[in-house]
Amino acid sequence: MVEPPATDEGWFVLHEFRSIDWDAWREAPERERERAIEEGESFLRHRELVADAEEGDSAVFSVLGHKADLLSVHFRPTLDDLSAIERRFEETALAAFTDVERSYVSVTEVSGYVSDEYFTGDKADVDAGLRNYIEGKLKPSIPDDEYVSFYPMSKRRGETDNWYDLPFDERADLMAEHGETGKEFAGRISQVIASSVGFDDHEWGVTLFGSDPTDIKDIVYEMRFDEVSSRYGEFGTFYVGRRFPASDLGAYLNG
Ligand code: 76R
Repeated sequence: MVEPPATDEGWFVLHEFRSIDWDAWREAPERERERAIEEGESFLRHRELVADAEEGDSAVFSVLGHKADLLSVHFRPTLDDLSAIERRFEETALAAFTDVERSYVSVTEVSGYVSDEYFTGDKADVDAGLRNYIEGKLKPSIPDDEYVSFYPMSKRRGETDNWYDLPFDERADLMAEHGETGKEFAGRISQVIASSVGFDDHEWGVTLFGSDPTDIKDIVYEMRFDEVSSRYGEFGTFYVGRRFPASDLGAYLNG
């Protein structure tokens, strides 16, 4: 029998893509716009504050291109927390000027490809460095980097190339090669890999953060040549955005 990898899960993740109804925005009376900015800003500021309370993290980005205008990313301990965030936003005066274009629900995941030791032994015996690394993957904080890229992906289940038919050791070797490519980008790109199996349309949501957008392009391109991506990777829609602080919301909307 083919063995699935052991996994550990951490925070749940919501990516929410919204577009702005620019015509309605321009036509709205000044005081309605002011109230929308005030409530929108306050919503974003309060969501970002949790980062200090170690209960998750949130950030907002402006999205380039036609697919959406705003992306908000939220990490929280439970799905209920994420659901409350969605409802809370709908109560703001800003919500009436926006439409949800796309959302993505997932949960951060570390799998047995990372470390046998972590999953097979007593977790208390695991090297502190490795434990910290894994904790960081499961409870990620959003870096201050300016650029974000998000895309969902799956592993192929084709007639000839089927990831889920491969024995564990072969998958682990392919993932190790993937990890080596990834390490070349240490310090330039940070990634959050979150499983969406059972939650959303693909198997993982990939979120990349970097201060140079070319690094984002380079890592995705280089990984295409790793067997695990060239043979087994299937990709959904790509989004790229720029982070902005809650206090810039007014400038963004009135820009
Ligand atoms: O965490 C580790 O260091 C162990 C190696 C590792 C695993 C197990 C690793 C390293 N990843 C793992 C799992 Mn990854 N990752 C992606 C993408 O566009 C593409 O082709 C792929 C999108 C990027 C850019 C990326 C970056 N990784 C996974 C999984 C789950 C697979 C499974 O369980 O079957 C997916 C879907 C995935 C996809 N990966 C790294 C990186 C980077 C930068 C690293 C090394 C950095 C680091 O050590 O933190």
